[in-house]
Amino acid sequence: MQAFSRPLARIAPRNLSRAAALSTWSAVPAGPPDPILGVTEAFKADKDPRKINLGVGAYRDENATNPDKEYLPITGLPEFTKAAVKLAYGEDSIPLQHNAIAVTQSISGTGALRIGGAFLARFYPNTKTIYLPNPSWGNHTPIFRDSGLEVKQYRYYDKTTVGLDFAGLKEDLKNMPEQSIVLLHACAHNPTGVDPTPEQWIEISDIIQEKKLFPFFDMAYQGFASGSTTHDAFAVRHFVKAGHQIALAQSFAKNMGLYGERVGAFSLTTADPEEKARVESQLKIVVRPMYSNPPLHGARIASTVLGNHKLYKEWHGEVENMANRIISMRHRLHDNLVAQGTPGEWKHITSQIGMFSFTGLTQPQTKVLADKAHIYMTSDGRISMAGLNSHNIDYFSESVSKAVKGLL
Ligand code: KET
Repeated sequence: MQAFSRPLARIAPRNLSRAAALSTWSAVPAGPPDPILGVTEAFKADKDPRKINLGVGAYRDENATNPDKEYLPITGLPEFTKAAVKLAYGEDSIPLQHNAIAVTQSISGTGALRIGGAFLARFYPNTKTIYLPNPSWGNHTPIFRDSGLEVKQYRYYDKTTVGLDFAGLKEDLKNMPEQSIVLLHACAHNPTGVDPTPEQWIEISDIIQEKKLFPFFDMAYQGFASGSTTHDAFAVRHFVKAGHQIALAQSFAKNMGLYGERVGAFSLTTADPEEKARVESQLKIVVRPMYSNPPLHGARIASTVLGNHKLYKEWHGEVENMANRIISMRHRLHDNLVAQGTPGEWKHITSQIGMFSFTGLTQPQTKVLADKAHIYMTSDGRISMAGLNSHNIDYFSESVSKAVKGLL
């Protein structure tokens, strides 16, 4: 009795909440600091003016000048990760306010998914199966398979309605083994351009809660779907408000045009700051042997834009313009195809959301478009709407119309 009552007595003053006891990550042990980069962390935390860092192998001149391009910490630029988390979760997010979001910068969205996959493979305490929507982004399966997870699918897209197979999706969620991991596209589903409505997201959240599934969001297009970063974060923010612990992969490739700079973030909501620290210590141990630490330049650009009121407003206006230009191309394409008497139903072109349209073109049609009309798209008939503009939309529409009519 004595042995049990002592630790319990210690728990109360530390205010270990019910949430912490139930947290997915309660058993993640604190990892040791990195033998080299951990020295820099300790050096940075030291406030003594006499301090000298002889840890990391980074050249200094006679005046010990601190070069502008030195290594970032393993988890990246702190101003950037803070701003990224705020953009995704919203300023008023409870785990954000409680300093309970573990986060690391990543090599764009792909790297975020890969860190997440590796972390889950190592620490997720339940089944290591992740369910992807069918279809999903082509790289999801290899990313999670190479991370050490088993990959399965759930129904998502209905070919006959060219829309969401909501009944199939719900049934598949309900039939998953409890505590499975579920990958969700936060907005602008790739490749279909079909998203659940807010009401449907709420139902999905309820089922995921009932089945104790673990939601992993891929948010590669925040702002691209509706033109509003807040609107596009609805699903992520609703899940967090509803009490889910989530994983989140963010990319700044598309919404900031930073594709080649590889700017992204991976985060996990945790129970409290103590758990967050343990989880982050293990994220470092996942990252360090993969690429040591992330690139600096793009993260600086993103954090400068996100951290400055004027630049933020200007950027958000540009995101809105990009989304609206894509939407206007959807209308032009739809109207052209209908005006040219193209056989079939083309309403999905305008009802789909985000960067992509799943046109419904068949593989032979996509091949003939490439061979005869020099128009290239993935063989599943997905087109990036952003590749269309007022100069090429008429040529594209005519060519598609001819391909469907068998006249190319
Ligand atoms: N998730 C989704 C859903 C996605 O479409 C992409 C990229 C990514 C993550 C990763 O993006 P990153 O650049 O790593 O931040 N998709 C486009 C590019 C690609 O395939 O690499 C695409 O589907 O065309």
